[in-house]
Amino acid sequence: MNKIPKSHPRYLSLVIREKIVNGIKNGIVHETGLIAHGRGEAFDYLIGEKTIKYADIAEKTAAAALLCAKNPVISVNGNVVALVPKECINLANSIPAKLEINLFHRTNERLEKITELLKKFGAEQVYGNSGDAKIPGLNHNRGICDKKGIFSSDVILVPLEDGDRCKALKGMSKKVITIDLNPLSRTAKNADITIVDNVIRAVPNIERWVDKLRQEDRKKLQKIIDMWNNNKMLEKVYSFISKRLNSLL
Ligand code: PTJ
Repeated sequence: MNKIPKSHPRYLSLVIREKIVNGIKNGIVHETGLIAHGRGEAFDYLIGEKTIKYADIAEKTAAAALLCAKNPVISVNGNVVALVPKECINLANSIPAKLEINLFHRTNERLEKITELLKKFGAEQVYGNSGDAKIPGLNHNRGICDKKGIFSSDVILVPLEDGDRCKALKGMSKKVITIDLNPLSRTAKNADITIVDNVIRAVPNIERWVDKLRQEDRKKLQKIIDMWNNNKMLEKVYSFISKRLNSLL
């Protein structure tokens, strides 16, 4: 691996790319994860590669929903574990929430490697390996989940999600929070709370909000959740991107 000089104007972006490439070499990330990452990068450019105010409000609302949940679960896939393993574990501990591996390209080998990596980073319990339940209406492997994890969750955080599972989870009456840089995706449109931000920034920021809101009473947290309007927020993100592009003309 070439050493990336800190002085490089795209240093952070290149370091993140290296994490995805290493994830492929270690069997954590699926090859198509490269394509998903590239799409994410393009949208990150459009929002200015920082947490925009609508994402920050979404992250605050997500924290409130996770704190109010009875059985919250954070679902992770290859890309997420390659980019923010420790951050996901910290967030899960802080809520507290269960951590479950859910893969689109599910193989026992990948499951084992991802479990091992999460344990190496300090996760005590990792769900997703027993695969003893199925999300109704999903024919692909993303439908396989754990009875004690995703299947029985009431609030679920699903970063880099696919639209079908998001819809199916909602069909099970779960509250779905997603992190997706693409505000046009089916997931972004179907989720209850869509965070248009990079997982690299979003996961630690949700944890920051969890710490901040932890002392608040239930009524105040519920008010934050009730004030949320996902469609309105998406409209604001579209408008933000369009104004940003127009300002370059
Ligand atoms: O590990 P697996 O087998 O479960 O596979 C995971 C991938 C990501 C390959 C799989 O779920 C997939 O193909 O996802 P999609 O349908 O390409 O959707 C990924 C979405 O995540 C896209 O809308 C991207 O814009 C977005 N995205 C990519 N990187 C990031 C991101 N969103 C936030 N932060 C990122 N770093």
